[in-house]
Amino acid sequence: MQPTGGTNETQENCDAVVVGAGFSGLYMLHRLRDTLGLKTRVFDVADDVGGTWYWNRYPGARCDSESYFYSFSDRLSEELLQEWTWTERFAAQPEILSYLQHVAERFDLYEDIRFRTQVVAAEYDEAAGRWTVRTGDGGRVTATYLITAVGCLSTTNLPDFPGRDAFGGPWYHTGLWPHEGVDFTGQTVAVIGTGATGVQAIPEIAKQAAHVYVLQRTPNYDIAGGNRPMTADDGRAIKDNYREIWQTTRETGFGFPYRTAERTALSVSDEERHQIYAEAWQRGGFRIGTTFNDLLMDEDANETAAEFLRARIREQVHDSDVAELLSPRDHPFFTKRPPLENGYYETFNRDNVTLVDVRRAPIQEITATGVRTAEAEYEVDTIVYATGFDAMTGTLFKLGIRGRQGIGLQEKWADGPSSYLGVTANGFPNLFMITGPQSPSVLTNMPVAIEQHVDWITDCLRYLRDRGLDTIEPLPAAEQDWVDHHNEVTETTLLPRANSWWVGANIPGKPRRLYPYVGGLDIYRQICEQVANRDYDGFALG
Ligand code: N01
Repeated sequence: MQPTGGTNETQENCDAVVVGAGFSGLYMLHRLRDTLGLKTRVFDVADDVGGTWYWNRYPGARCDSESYFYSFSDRLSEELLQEWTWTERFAAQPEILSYLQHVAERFDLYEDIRFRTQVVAAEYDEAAGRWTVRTGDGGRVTATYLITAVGCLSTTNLPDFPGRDAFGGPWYHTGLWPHEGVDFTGQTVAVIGTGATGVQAIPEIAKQAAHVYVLQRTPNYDIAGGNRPMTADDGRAIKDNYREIWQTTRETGFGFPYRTAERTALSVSDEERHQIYAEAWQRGGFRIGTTFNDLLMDEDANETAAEFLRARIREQVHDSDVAELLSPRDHPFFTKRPPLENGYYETFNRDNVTLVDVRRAPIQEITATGVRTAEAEYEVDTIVYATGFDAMTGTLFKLGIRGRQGIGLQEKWADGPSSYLGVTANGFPNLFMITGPQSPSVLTNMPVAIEQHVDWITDCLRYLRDRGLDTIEPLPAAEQDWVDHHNEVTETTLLPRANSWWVGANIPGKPRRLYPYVGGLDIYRQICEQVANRDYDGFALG
């Protein structure tokens, strides 16, 4: 079945509209249609499935969670787990996209997805008790349920540098990368941004380009990725253990199949701590974040991990001044999302790579021929913006969601999100936001958080149907309790200390709040289950 879309559908009545056809939209469609038998329409602005993995095609794009657990679990299909074989420990973007296309084919999902279609408005009709969803091509669909599956990082952030549009050469944002790729051979390139994306792209661009200027504002604690091909033995061991692997992902705070150690960093000797960090470092990936249970809470504990990571930078980068510039000093470890690096630090030992400190000398303007900072002008052929996203709320606001009395979600959240469980909001009956703000989402291995939300929503809709109920909407008091709990948990951690996109600091004017819930996916799952078991405690049902 080929992707369909682009045609103007003037009127359609559905049970549910889902916005987005990435991991969450695909699984939600499957559950609504195949588990509950609901007539469901999915919209996506892309021309195929994939979400994040459709758009982020920049060189080096790969997942920072290991491939065997960055996928659908046995909740979707045990057979699929046995059939699908990942070729690398950390899958690259094309492989994840192929996987999602395969899922869409295998479960006949394409037929209910309308591609190349932008949702421009979604309004709740109180009299009819239905959502009316309008699309950019003039289409109009009504539905009982509106479910957003728009991902957390799907609206790109392009900083408003003076002169940006005057640049004479090509420029790209990593999150909107051309499908045909970009040939940097012989070019002088400026890459702005050294987050998880820049850290992946820069080594690959440096292999091709004549020269790369890396414009860094804040250095990160980049963790060794340790990517390698998967062997047949790896594949067998994983496939034999999937049941246990998924079970563990559901019992851990981050949704990983490994647990955070039950010990504090300062409870062991310096030698033992070093040994523990070194072992986690050798194994690669985010394991180092789970070596002690107080790294996110205790500044002194955190500093031990931070210094271990700075020492790894000094080991890898030959020029000590460059190593120091790459070493974070202004925020604790893991208070910004640590990138995984595969050759990033070594890239700075190349003659064709220059690290530019745009914290000390900020970018003042983009000129016709390059980038001018407070200190110098860099003439370049191409600019790559690895400048991130208006995360978590950016895309939700673009949907034009209006609830009771025509009040917009953006209006309601003018001072920051206010939700119940990060998945529903008072004033917006029958609206569900998969991995919405104030849910664990980006602080977890996303597919596990997505499945938890989709399964919870599915159970909720089944509950309503079995009891002949039409609407569900959180009560204001329950919402306030959730916001208070979210804020209290946030304050027990070091996360508010950093200017990260997790707190909205990357977008001028965005309310400074912690957007994801940091209480842990395991605890969150229990809370959601309790709410359901108590007949959807905190919700008005009608
Ligand atoms: O975006 P970012 P990203 N002047 O916001 C800089 C996920 N991800 O696309 O730190 C100068 O992290 C900014 O500087 P600073 C992952 O969750 C997942 O890299 O604000 N610089 C920063 O260096 C990740 O966290 C995978 O001082 C400016 C960079 O641009 C999230 O996506 C792979 C600037 C932006 O970093 C976002 O990562 C890749 C300015 N005006 C990414 N504005 C997976 O593995 C911004 N910057 C699944």
